[in-house]
Amino acid sequence: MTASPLDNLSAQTDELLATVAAFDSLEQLVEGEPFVTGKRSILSALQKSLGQLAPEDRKDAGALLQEARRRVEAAFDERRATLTSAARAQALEADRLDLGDVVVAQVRAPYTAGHPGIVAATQRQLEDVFIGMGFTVADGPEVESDWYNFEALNIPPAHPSRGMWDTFYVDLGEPETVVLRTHTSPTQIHLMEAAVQSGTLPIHSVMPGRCYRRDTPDARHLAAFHQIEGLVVDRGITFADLAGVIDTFTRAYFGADIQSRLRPAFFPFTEPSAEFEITCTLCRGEGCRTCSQTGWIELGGCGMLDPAVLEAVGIDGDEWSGFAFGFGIDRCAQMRHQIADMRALIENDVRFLRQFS
Ligand code: FA5
Repeated sequence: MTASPLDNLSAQTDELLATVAAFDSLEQLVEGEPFVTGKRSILSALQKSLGQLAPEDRKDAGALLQEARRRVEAAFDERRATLTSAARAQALEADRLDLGDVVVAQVRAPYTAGHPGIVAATQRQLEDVFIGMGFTVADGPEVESDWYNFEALNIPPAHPSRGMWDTFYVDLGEPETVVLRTHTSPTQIHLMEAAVQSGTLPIHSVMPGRCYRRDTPDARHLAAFHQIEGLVVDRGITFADLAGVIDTFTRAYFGADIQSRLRPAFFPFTEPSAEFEITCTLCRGEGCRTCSQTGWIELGGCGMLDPAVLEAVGIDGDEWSGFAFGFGIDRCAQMRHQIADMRALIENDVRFLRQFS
């Protein structure tokens, strides 16, 4: 009987099965594949050697070899499935969060509670300063009718001075009749109306709140920002009272070394009107990018109440007079904390925000 290349097939198959069973990682499996079932395996070598057999013996030998290959490949696939699920379980175990550890870690770590944002904190400080000067604090709506935001403030429809406030309109009622308030001045009107109705004149109030303008954000502007409005209606009020309040406020809030000045300006609802500026706290008046090299920063507008406004709310201008002002709260925060660019206030970068806790 002539020797066949498949004489040792059974032993060789057992050896391959033992090799497969001994793979204990997916890496070993990948590296070993060519030698077990691939081109460099004994199975492939035997396949080639079948050509040496007599033609009548080839069919049976081929069937034997195929069965051997099927067994080795099945074992290989099974080993791969076992090793894959073991690797996945190991990865899951490594990623597992031990909640017990997390709770303990939280208890041990210093608890970092939130704190009021810079603008909210500034608003409270400004309110405190004005309360100390005898003012009360009032609130008003952020969505206003055209009448409160403009007309009652002596700004008729289509009047060129409306261009001072680039307005967001709310899609309600007739077109362009409901607005996101462009300033806190409409709250003056609500307050005066309420005082007339309830017979509670005089008024000494400040009204902080959010305002909106279609302004392109830059170093000194945001599209949603905050103002604090001031309103005094009393008997015998003069411009000297207004100048005194602004000077007292500046010293109390910014300190005695910061200069303030009033410059003639125009607002339809006050006459005379002024702009209120302070020395730029970033450059101390030298001139920088934030103050556009002027050394001064405008904080707000102010003036004596125009008789047309008193008339619109039914206050007798012969008996009562008054003044109003409106300062930017974000601008005050910017100057108080020497923030070069106001956009930092809305970027929510915790590294910036933590400095003001
Ligand atoms: C007014 O809004 C007037 N209502 C102020 C006023 C009230 C005048 C009462 C007379 C009597 P003005 O548009 O200048 O004025 O805005 C006042 C201040 O709000 C500015 O000086 C600035 O500090 C702040 N401000 C205005 N627009 C922005 C903006 N887009 N971003 C941040 N702050 C702003």
